[in-house]
Amino acid sequence: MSHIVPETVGTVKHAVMGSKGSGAKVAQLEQDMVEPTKDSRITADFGTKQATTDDWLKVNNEQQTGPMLIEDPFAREKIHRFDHERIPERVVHARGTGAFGTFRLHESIEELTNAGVLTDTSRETPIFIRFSTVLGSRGSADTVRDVRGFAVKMYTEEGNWDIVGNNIPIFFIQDAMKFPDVIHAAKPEPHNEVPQAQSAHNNFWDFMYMHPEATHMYMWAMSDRGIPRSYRMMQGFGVNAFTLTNAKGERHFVKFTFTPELGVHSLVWDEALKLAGQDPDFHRKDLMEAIEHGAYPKWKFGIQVIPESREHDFDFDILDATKVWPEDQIPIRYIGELELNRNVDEFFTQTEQIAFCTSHIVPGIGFSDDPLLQGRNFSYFDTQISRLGINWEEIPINKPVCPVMNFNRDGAMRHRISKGKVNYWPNRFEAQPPASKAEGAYQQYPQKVVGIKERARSAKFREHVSQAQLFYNSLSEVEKSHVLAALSFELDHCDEAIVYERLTTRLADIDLNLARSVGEMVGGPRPEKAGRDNHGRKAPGLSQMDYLPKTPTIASRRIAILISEGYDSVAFNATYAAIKAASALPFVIGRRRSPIHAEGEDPSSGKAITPDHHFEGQRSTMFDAIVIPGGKASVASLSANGRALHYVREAFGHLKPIAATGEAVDFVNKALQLPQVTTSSGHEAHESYGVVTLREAKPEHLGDVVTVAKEAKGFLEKFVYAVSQHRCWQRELDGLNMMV
Ligand code: HDD
Repeated sequence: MSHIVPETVGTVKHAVMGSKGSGAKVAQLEQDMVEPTKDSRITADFGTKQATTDDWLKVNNEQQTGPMLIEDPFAREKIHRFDHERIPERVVHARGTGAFGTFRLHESIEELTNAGVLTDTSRETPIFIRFSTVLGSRGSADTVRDVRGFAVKMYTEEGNWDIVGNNIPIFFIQDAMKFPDVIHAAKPEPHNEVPQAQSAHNNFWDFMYMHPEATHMYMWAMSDRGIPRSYRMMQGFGVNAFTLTNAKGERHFVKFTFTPELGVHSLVWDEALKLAGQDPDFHRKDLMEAIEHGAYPKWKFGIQVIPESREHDFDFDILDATKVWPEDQIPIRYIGELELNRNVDEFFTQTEQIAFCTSHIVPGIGFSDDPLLQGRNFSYFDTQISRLGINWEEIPINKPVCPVMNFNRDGAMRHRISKGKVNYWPNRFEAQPPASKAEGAYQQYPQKVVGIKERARSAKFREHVSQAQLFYNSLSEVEKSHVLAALSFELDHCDEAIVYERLTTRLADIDLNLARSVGEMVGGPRPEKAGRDNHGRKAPGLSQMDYLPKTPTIASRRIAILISEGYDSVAFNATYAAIKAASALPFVIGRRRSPIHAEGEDPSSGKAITPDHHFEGQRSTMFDAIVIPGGKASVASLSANGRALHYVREAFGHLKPIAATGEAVDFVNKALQLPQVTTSSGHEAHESYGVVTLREAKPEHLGDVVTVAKEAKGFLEKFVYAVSQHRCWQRELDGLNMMV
């Protein structure tokens, strides 16, 4: 019988961790960490070292076929532990990923609040953000059409403050009591548990029709916001109205917003669909990859503030979570910045076990009477009990960094050991009294409340169309066409006529043309007249186009460089260096992941490049742009390869910038069949469509990517600029995006 001694197995050892962004929280987490090393040895949970992890104790006979013994504590423990590894996944937002980081306050708002985290600009507050989809199970794909969760935990010196937000500033429903209904309707249907992580089905759209309050939200969900390019390129919104109270006891209503430094960008639908199969972990990997490469994602932290005295000054109710606070009426004031700078050490104990509660607030921050928020405050604590157990706040990732002292006791899996003879207050030892105001106790705002106890909604809560029109009016033409395409896709998946017919009719309340076009696409009615006149108003901040970074950047963008045997090394090296210099990530893609030589390179020189991936392994969908350097043999080989041709056509169809030099220009021309343009310097180009070409790939022609401006002349500058614009929308407007 063989006995295998494992080489790297574990006794307790404190892991060494990077200090960046770690702060007090990571220092605290380190105390609970173990790391397997060559010197550590496998033990049972009760500490005894084990001789094997492979062979169950058995009665051995001559043929070595005897029965196994239930006596074996090591085998039983191993199987028991495995049998109980799963905990319930989150009832919504089950699929997600997260990272650690830092919140820095640039500007104190002490005139609004006495919260330390919003007044002390010298602090670096440790944070954890978990991003998620809403509908899918834990193992579902990242790029499905859905709302994205954006949950921020700030480990402040005064306690944990959670902002449990989304990437869309509003919600489907107004009253928390409807939450189980909207989620039941959106999740897989009960009779067959289909579809997974999709809103494209009868029940979802039936609910949307039956609840006019959801109208504004489904317009957002059907827009490009529903298919973000990256968690790093989406906004976050606290959605609900909270309150801020200052030292004088004055109160303001507030909404919290996070705006990404990289701009707000989306995938295109065909790409999102393909990625769901080609790389279901696309968003998860994207976040980890960026942090690993030091391209730390950042968001500006903003507040919208309304004094109590102005609560009723608007044509919408400011406590209605299905309404935005339009930025032209209530501007965003940016006061700080969030940065993610550290990946998790272990997914389960950190990303899976982190638990958020809207009710987690710190002194200076309070709730409003928003009926959605009030219900959420009950729900989150409750759900953690079934997911993690009553002592879930003692789990390392959830522990505040400040002292936690109270007389809550016992319960399953209690960790903390509370010493002393008493477990109640007041007590004869005067042990552990409540805090005074001066000691930082949470001060309840003395809100006057008068009213009739009844179930009711105000008139403003019953108006559901005005802001849906505002949103739709504010979109660019391209974004509007995406809403039409998304609705057409979704309603096409509804096979009960009553569902798509009624919904199509409802769209006429927002925009008659939209309703008629959707009706035509899905076989629904084509309404003759608008259900409501469109007020024609627009507001800033609703279109994603409003968020292109003022200084163009391609930092952390994934760029594929396609080569084959005999590629042009001058063009390759210049492009590769330029991509790196602009903090983007170049990936070499070849026909095979085996060494490739440049044109004229001696195969015995040992200089060959081994591609990062081959065409089949990483498709064009996984990159933001592609580059094809020239080289006679290389281009001939690419031209003869169907996958390479498809790569170029697909990237073009997904509106991605394409750069080609030398012989590759003809290859791209052939693949795309675009009209030729001759520039003053004699080089052919298709720059109007984000295709940047250069016949002569001599170093002096390649330009120097130091600054990137719209008028940039150099080949590389033009390419970098095209990538910084995310996608070439003009192709779509001109109907050239069909070659996917
Ligand atoms: Fe919720 C999770 C965001 C309304 C009940 N919600 C959850 C998460 C996010 C949101 C980001 C995932 C947190 C994580 O990563 O662990 N939810 C929202 C937003 C809402 C909203 C922005 C509207 C403003 N939610 C909402 C209502 C209820 C819930 C009205 C119940 C009445 N949400 C839950 C929950 C979850 C949850 C069932 C599941 C897992 C969890 O809480 O921790 O309690």
